[in-house]
Amino acid sequence: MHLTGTPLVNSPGDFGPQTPEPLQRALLDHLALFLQNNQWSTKALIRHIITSQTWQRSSLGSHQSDPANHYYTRGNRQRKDLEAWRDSALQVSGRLVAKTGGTPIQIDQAPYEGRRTIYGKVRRGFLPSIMRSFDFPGSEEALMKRTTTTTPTQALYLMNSPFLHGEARAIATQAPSIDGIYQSILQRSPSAEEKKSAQQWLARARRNSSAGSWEYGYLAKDSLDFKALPHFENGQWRGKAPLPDPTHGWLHWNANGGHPEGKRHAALKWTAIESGTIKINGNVKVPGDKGNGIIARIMQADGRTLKEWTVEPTQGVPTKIDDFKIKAGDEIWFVVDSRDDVAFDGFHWAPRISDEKGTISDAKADFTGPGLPPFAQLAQALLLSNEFFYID
Ligand SMILES: [Ca+2]
Repeated sequence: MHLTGTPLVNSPGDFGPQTPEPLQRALLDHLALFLQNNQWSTKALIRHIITSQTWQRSSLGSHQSDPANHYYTRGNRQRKDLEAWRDSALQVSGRLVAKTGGTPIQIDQAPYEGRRTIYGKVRRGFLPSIMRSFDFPGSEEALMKRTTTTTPTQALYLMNSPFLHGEARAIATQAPSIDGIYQSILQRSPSAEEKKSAQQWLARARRNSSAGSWEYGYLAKDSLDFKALPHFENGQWRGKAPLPDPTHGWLHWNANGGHPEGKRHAALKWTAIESGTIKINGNVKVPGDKGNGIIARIMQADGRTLKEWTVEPTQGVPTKIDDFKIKAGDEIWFVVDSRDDVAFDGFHWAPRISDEKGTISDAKADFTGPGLPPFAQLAQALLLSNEFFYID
């Protein structure tokens, strides 16, 4: 069942007398005898099956004589399960660790160890999100056959997955060419057409300024033109040189907040992926006890101010907006104005955005450096392709 995608007996949890007789009883008997005669070695049985002509058939075979494929006249197209897919990604990036045994690992947390997925830690009732998204069963009860769902969450999860970004970067670093990336991931050269479209795409591709829904930048005073900060270093988006940068001054953003500049307001931009009704929460605080404090604003890209707070030194204010309707692609700006005096204007502000189902984005938890460079984006696209995800 795991090898071909369909079982020889349609009720793998019940081999009792009520079960309909298997269509291919002779095959089942042959495999059972093979297992007995080979010291009950499942490894030998698996080798026997996957070296057979039946198993090696393409899924593109004829559908006419055996529409439901009861007799395995063609391969069943099947998606790799989470374990096989994650292990394959580690194998092609060269990060797979062959070691067997040992303590379990957190597969959804940095540093994303390269051990096989079978060593992923499962706490009863607390499946890691990647396992939940990809149909990994809960550990409370036995399951005979997994379901395979295909949901938009899976694609979104993988597009933003730091694990997959790491694999894509590793592949692009080892083989920084279109041919090299195709060879590493799909074990083949690109067709002339694929190569041409990859070249055209790479010519347009730019490194994304950041990896998620947040962008870190500024608005020049009295302007509505959001500009991203150009440089990321030591957990900080800022100008090129160490603070104060000759052009951008003290202007920066980090995971907790940042600093405005006299002629430029610090601006954190959030872009909605889906339409809906959101709530904004958070707290803005000026920890210093000198200077004249700041003004914090939540704005829309058309310049409308939704709310505004003046924050004096040492003060903290909740920045809360309830039941605000947005459309996919809408931007919300979190803007900090120095009140014309930048001294001691370091601030803490890491807003959270949620809907009725829970947190959508959290500026502190989601804080990231630059997005993937173009070759790594190409590697990521191939790691997400059906050709990599499915066995044909
Ligand atoms: Ca100030």
